[in-house]
Amino acid sequence: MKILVINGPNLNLLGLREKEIYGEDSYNDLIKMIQDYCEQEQIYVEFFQSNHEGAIVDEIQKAYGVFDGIVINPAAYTHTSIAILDALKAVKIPTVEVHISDVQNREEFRKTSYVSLVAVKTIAGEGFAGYQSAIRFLQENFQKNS
Ligand code: CA2
Repeated sequence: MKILVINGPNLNLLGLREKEIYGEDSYNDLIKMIQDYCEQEQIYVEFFQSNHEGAIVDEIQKAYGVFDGIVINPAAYTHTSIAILDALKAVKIPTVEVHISDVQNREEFRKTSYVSLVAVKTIAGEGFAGYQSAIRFLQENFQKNS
């Protein structure tokens, strides 16, 4: 199974500030945690992080016919990007949306997610562990359908 993990704007700065919301660990720690899990489960995984909406759209388009699942934390684009929603709809790859923080219990504007309109599941408030839960979900889904 092949999974693409996409992280949106500013997530490359994890661990630098707002530690009370996003924790102490860095983006590299996050990648390492996911890599270790995927190695153990024999899942092929690739990572992409960008601060640019169009670059994220390009990466989703390139995933068509290549990946069996997408895990995406679109960060602030969650709440604004119809372009990312449309790209995910177009490629029809099962997608799980992840948020490190509990977006439903923060500012009002974080309660809206365009990506959740296409996501097969949304996981929020589990910290970094949410990415692992997302991969597990895609894995179970993939096994059921193959
Ligand atoms: O909880 C999440 O994972 C978010 O997707 C993170 C986004 C935020 O805009 C969403 O509403 C919820 C923000 C990412 C900012 O990441 C940083 C964290 C710590 C230090 C610097 C950046």
